[in-house]
Amino acid sequence: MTDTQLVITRRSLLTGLASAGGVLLTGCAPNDPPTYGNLLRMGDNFTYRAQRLLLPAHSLAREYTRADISSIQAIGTTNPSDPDQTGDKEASALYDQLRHGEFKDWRLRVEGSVARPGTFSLADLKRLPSRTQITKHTCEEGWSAIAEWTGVPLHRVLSACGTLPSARYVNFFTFDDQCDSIDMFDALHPQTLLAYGLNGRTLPVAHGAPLRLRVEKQLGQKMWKYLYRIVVTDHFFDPGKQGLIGIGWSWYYGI
Ligand SMILES: Nc1nc2c(c(=O)[nH]1)N[C@H]1C(S)=C(S)[C@@H](COP(=O)(O)O)O[C@H]1N2
Ligand SMILES: [Mo]
Repeated sequence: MTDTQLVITRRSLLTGLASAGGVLLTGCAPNDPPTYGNLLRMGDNFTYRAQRLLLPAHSLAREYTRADISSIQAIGTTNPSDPDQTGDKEASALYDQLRHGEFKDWRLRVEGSVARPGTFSLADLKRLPSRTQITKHTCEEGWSAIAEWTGVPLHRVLSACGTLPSARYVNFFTFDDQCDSIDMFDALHPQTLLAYGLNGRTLPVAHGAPLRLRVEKQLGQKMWKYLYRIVVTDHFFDPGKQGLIGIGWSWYYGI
């Protein structure tokens, strides 16, 4: 697979079996974080650069105690079995089937700029060293909640797959047909998790079962739920209709 072209069929995408056909990953200039070609959005890149400059080493997000845990609402997509929420009958039917099988047949596919692309079952991910953290989720819509998240640090999965030195971004694909990325700095952050547990229990459907992202140094929008595929790229990938940049959202939500 080249870093600028990645093609797979819709069906293989959803079942996690890579092959030829439908999504084209194109990149912008190799060393640039995304820009928006718009004066109003220049502040996003300023925040990004300032944070990367001021925080050269990984600083940890604050962690709380069990006594601080609050109730957490579920928002955005809360049921991918509902095609009205995913906008995709095939994806919803597949998610529903996987959910009824308690996600035993679900697989996370990891590919792109890695030496060993592969798929992981939930059991595979649970065999890797885990991390549990109690953190504050801050939604850009103005609410926050403290919860305990358990999962595998993303860096463990990336090193299991052998991330290539050229890799700069990690892209996430979800059952509700979204795609978004983080840079390698956030990907390797010790608190960046692929979470399968919430408050000591299996991650519920409304909160992203079977697997969701936690990027504790960014706002809630980056905490993608319902993951099925990760693609590591050397360049920034604008996912077009699957993404939020095109409708005016930021790419970087650093806090
Ligand atoms: N797949 C998917 N992930 C998503 C969303 C979504 O709509 N779909 N919403 C995002 C937003 S804006 C927030 S604040 C959090 C909400 O997570 P929660 O429902 O577990 O509280 O999920 C994020 N991840
Ligand atoms: Mo949000």
